[in-house]
Amino acid sequence: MKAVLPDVMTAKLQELLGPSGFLTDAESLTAYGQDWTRIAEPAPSGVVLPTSTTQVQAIVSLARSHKVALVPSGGRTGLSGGAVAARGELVLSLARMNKVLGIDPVGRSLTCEAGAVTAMVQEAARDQGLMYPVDFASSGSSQIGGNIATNAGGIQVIRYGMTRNWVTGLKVVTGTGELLDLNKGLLKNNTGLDFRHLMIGSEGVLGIIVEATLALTTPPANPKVLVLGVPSMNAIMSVLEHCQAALPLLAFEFFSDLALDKVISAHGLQQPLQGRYPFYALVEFEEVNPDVDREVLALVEKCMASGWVGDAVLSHNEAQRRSLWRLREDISGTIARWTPYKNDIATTVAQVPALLARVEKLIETRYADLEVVWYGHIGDGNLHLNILCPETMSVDEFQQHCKSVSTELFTILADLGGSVSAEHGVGLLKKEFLGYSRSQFEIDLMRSIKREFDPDGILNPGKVI
Ligand code: 2HG
Ligand code: ZN
Repeated sequence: MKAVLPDVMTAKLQELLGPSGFLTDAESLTAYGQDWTRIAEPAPSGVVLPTSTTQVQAIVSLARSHKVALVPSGGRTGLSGGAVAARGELVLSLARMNKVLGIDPVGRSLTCEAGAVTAMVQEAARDQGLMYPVDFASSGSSQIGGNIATNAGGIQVIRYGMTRNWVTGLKVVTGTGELLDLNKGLLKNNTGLDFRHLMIGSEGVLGIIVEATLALTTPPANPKVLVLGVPSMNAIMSVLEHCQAALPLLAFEFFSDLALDKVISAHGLQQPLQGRYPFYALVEFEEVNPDVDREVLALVEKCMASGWVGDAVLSHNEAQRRSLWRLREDISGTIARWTPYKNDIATTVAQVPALLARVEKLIETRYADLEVVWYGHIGDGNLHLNILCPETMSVDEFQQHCKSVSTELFTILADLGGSVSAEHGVGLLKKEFLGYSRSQFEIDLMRSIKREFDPDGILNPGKVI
């Protein structure tokens, strides 16, 4: 692959896209060359911003004939380096293909271009009394194409599942420039292998998503948030079991006291409870009828009597619900200034206690002097383990140390059949650890599938596999 664009290709791109569709200034190269990981120096050779599928196909054909690597790029909010261009690649940003193309209120679906921002899609659905339920803190800048390419999860997976569950149609340009029109918005279509599901979560190595049709649903009735102070992570699992049985859950999240402390000091927020607890569970549920409030009360009393919960607060209006959510949603952005080493791990929910027992021991011995911030979607079996870089350590030295601990952590995960990347994808960051979650046979199979869709290896080379 070439790290510098050949002159003839530059001239053709200029002709195809005009000055606003082909950028090579230093500021754009830096901005479009990186995602939220900040793990590699951005160094793309250029940025192309097509406005149509035909232009995407033309760019792919040019890249193919000139052996130029392409990095498909969405909102660049990823946390695994999947959209990083650090080796002279050409960034293909979908930012100008951002329209909602139509909503079908009867079929309850929405069709949009890949660059449509998640929040805009959510709003378009809301305008029709419907909901696109995949949601996360970065919804204001992440794009639907990127969400699909990484099979993004988020805060309500326990109720609605991951992005995969909501994609009913996909248009994708492969590495040969072919346009695939996959599943066409159908709810029922058993006609052989479903390539749509290969594309979802493929992180740009098989094709460039240009358009999607998404299923929509009914918004929940009166969502409420309960924050509980909890003495241990194992107690959170007992609370989860009882919440699952008693409440129509929308979310079941957790965070540690250190995570809460960082958010509260950074944003000048109020402590949610009178006392401090090692962990907090944030439970969101739907108040489907007035009985739910009584059930919540009974549940909290039971949890307190059993010693699983020390104190609790319930939102009584939308403003309170939102401010309780901030305590959880603001964690990732708040701790970014400590260049954390991130682990986004998962096991089955049933295996979480076994995982915790082993990981807590590992942390005590291997991260004894470091700040460890725990949070995540514990109701999905998905934990975010962030280690903060101390001021006394260089980022490089810190990363090396954490990597060596990761191999021990991933051995535990492999033992439990867990995942080294629950929802953030593999990208560059988890590539060397893929073997802890996937067999060599599976990785080889992924490589041969890539060759079918991208025979010249121009799509996001060096990522995932
Ligand atoms: C979240 O759940 C995001 O807040 C980000 O997935 C997690 O920064 C992280 O580790
Ligand atoms: Zn998360």
